[in-house]
Amino acid sequence: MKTYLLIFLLLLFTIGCQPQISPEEVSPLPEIEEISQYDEPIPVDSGFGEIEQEDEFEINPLPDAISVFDNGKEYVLTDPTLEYTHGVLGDTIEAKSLTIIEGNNISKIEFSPQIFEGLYPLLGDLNGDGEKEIIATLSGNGAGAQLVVYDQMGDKIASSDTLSSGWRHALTVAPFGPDGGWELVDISKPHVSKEVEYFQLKDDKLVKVASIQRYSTHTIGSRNLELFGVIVEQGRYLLIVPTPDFKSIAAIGRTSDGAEEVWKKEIGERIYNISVEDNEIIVNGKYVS
Ligand SMILES: [Ca+2]
Ligand SMILES: [Ca+2]
Repeated sequence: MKTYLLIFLLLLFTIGCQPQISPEEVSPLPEIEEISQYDEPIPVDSGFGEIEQEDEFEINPLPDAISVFDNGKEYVLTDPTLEYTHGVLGDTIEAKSLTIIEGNNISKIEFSPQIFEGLYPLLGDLNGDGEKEIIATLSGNGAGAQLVVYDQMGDKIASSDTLSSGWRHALTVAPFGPDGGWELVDISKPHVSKEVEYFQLKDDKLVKVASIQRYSTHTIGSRNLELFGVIVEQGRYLLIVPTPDFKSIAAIGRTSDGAEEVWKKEIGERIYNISVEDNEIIVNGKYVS
């Protein structure tokens, strides 16, 4: 009984100690539905989610998996393994498969002998047929990261070159191309070479069509994959990413045969979050003018 009384008093004290913050003092963050469709993870019909019925479905999710919802389906990384010990995303536990849940139906894409080095898959219509492809970052089997595209049936339809070692942070799919074509953009080795890469789907290959250095969206050991955005300026899709010191943001745009830095802006504090709402850039919860 004494314990209950102690907990009750402690609770009262804790509530009494909560700082009183008026709503005006807090920078408004956008609702998840309002965030640009090119933000991560994309696209999200109904926000971030947890697997609520994992026992019923008997799936085995990655401990830190982030589900992606789209078009009535939930995509979640599954079957944790310790077989690839790169560990740049906070642990050495990575996923051997991706499980797709649609109503009562479950399907699975197996990645063996590679593993998925990330927290969630990207979705995007790379071939323009109206159906989104599933984009995976696969590593292991004696090599670094490779970007692999699957269709909704789980069949592999294309893949990129493979790094001899190191990670790729797959960012998003948007009409970056100089002719408005849809392209996948990543940052190759965000801790080392810091190279923004643009890929187009050509037959069974993800072909690198442009690249530019040096920008970074990730620090080693972090699970924060939210350090980028996409805006449209004068009809041109621009990727917003931090400079390697994480103190400025830069807008990267495609040119007819490459990529260029269109502008750069100092933020004045270390950048830990970038998002876009109504084509406005928000860094660390504050609008960037
Ligand atoms: Ca992991
Ligand atoms: Ca497609």
